[in-house]
Amino acid sequence: MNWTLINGEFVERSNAKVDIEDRGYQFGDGIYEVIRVYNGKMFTVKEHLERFFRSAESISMSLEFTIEQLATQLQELIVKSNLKLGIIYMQATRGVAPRTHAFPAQNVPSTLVAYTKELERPLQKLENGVQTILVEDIRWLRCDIKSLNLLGNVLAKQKASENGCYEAIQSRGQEVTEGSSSNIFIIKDGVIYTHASDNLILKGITKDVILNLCVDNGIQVEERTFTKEELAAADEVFLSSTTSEVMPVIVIDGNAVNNGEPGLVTRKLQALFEAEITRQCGTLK
Ligand code: DCS
Repeated sequence: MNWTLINGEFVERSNAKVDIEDRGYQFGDGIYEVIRVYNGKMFTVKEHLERFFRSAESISMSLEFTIEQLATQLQELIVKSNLKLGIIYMQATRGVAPRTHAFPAQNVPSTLVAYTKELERPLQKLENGVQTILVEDIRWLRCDIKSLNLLGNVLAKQKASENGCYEAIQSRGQEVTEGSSSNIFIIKDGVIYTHASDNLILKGITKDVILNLCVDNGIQVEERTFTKEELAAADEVFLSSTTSEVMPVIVIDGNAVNNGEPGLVTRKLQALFEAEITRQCGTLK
């Protein structure tokens, strides 16, 4: 059975319906998370749920449940769906109300939807690396909120896709921000650089795991803005996300990075990241 969690109830996928006046549908007025599941266990679940609640708070949206209640329901969803390797997608919107931009006058309950999807690890790409293009970052100034409003990200990813690329690396003028659905890192002379987690990027959970791994393993890392020029001159480049893990970037705008091969520091981080997955979720098969 294909189960969906809607507002605390488990329903079969074909019976999972939301109202056409849901504010998520009409305004993108809501937030979301994608959580990785390895061996039937959620990876960095606490961090994802905390970010989910933080995103809700940032848009003054109240949720009718606690982190603990939600975690329990998501675990139940994994068991019901018999999910071993995949993701949970979940979103909450400001509920159903007659369409008007301002928040509903009456307090309406939020709409929570969560479901699972089987998803392999991108092993081939993790081994060989991926191609990317550069695009202008046209998004709003609260990219720290994991909002359902993803038009800027959608248009960027579409450009990448049309150019046969895996990801679009965005920049505001000269300053590189992040990918359309990932964080971006460069390595120069053994030091890793990545954009600080301010309002211009999403504070990636994978990014934070990587930062901690660097600190714990004596790898120099600095959270600071870098330019398109520095990106082009980098020794190694990689991107990170829940589904992409530590993904080597081997081409940017048609130009090879590190002669088109994943670099040694990236490889080291991939190994450390896998060890962290194993520590939290058990041995990877
Ligand atoms: N930046 C953006 C804009 C993202 O959408 C994501 C994740 C990230 C960074 C990386 O964050 P995590 O490390 O927490 O995943 N995007 C999710 C998505 O939409 N699909 O998969 C992950």
